[in-house]
Amino acid sequence: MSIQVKSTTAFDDQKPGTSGLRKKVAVIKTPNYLENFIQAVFNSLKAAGESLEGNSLVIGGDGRYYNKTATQTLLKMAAAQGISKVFVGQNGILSTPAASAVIRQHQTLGGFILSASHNPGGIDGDFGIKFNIANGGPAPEKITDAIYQAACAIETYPISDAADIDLSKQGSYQLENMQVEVIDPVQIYADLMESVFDFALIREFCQQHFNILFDAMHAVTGPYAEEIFVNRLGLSTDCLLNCTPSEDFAGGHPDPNLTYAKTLVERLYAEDAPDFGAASDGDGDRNMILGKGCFVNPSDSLAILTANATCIPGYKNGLVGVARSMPTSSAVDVVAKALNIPCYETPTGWKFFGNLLDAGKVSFCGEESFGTGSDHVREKDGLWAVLAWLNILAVKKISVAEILHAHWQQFGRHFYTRHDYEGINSQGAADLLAHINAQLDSLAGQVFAGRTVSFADNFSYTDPIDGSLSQGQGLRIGFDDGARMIVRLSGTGTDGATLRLYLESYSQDPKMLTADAQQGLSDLIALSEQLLQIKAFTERDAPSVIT
Ligand code: G16
Repeated sequence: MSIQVKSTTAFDDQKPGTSGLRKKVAVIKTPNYLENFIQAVFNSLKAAGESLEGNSLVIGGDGRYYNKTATQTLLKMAAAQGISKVFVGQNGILSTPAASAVIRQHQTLGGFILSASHNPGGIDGDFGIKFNIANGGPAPEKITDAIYQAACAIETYPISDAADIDLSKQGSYQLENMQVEVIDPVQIYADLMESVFDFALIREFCQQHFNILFDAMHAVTGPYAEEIFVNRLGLSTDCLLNCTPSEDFAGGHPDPNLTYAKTLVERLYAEDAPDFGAASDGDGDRNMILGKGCFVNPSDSLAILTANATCIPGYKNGLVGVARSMPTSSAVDVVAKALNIPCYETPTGWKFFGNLLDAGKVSFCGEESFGTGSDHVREKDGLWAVLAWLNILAVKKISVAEILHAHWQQFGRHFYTRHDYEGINSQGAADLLAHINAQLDSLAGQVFAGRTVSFADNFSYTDPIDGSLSQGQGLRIGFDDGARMIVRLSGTGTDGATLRLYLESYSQDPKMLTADAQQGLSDLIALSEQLLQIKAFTERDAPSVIT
């Protein structure tokens, strides 16, 4: 039976960030907080003319603390709305790209993904929830704005008072009038990967000459990696690190970067390093690629995958176009130009790629924040990126360092770095942005250390498919030699504010091709401090993470 519950909490902070709602677990556990957000999604769907009755949904999460409780709440609220069928991953688990694949395969109304992505988990960590639409991708801004408006207006919500469903076994169950299909979280996804990549070739390459190491960071991709690398590619379990998922990621920070994937990085820089290393994040949509003693920055990764896409069976006819988020380096632009395909620049957030992918304008997309993906789903996809690299290396029979250097030799090198100032005072961050904003109009034409500012603005984007306008997407200062300096606030942090500074410069100087990125950007780093005064405003001597 459905009962009506009065929603009593203040909900004015339920504005979804870059990727849905992310909060400390303690906030999510506030009475009615999660329910209010879920109901806001349902109400905004109904307001948009969708019928919930008789429709189906997908539910899955990254297995972090509170995943199980939130899944049961979602099921009971979906039943109370008259949803006829829900596909839910066994034990409430689905990686984000797998959830996208399931939404697409079963053509559901959409799905709820329970994850705070790369943010730490556990009782004192973060939890998150987002709604993905029928194309399998994150809800676009007009929908997240509507969810927020709905969240502010809710007074009551209906919920079933039925008992919890046992999600530990696959099968079909009944909750009120709703069918709950508990599905294998891994098989659909592994089958999809096998349809895109040449598994036989990768198997032969890795078994014969190429040692790989994949770090699941105690997060959701562990079982997916076991199925793909061990069961389907026949590799030894020695190639897997931290593949047992844990509710708090074994106390770690499941963010695949040089700081948080420390064990993997140390292994790849050791004397007896494997040939290839990769990691994925909490919910399996991010990736980091490493070679023996080398790191591939995510912007270069997108460019290299684009340049070599036809090595992969799923893209053997070439790409229709590519897209990157604004702060991502222009490395892929140069490749797209050479391939004579369009390259789109969108704001940060995978949701901005959705329309381009649906309209068949782009095949590959990527972001500097360790996100790479293609039109096979509507989310970025960590294991897809790892397999794409392995497929290309298996065709070319070369090492990561060799392909990287050959790429830079052919296309020039985009030195790139991101400096993160995490957990800073929110007011200090707002003051800093106001300080930079105030200078923007006067910067164009000024010369700094031999570089002339060619533009300075706050990035705005008009979606080429539906014409929607997104403003205030990051402060940019561009120079006449192609160098760029970008500042924006993270939309995924939960502690104070996180400021990101992105720096990029282009070089075709053969002597610089193998230089360290921080060294290659040292003049721009110095100029950024002079122009932006980040250290003064944040009261920090140095960034907390340098990528
Ligand atoms: C999310 C989005 C990404 C976006 C990233 C930006 O990543 O899905 O598309 O690039 O946020 O993060 P920030 O706003 O902190 O720079 P994820 O992996 O957290 O879902």
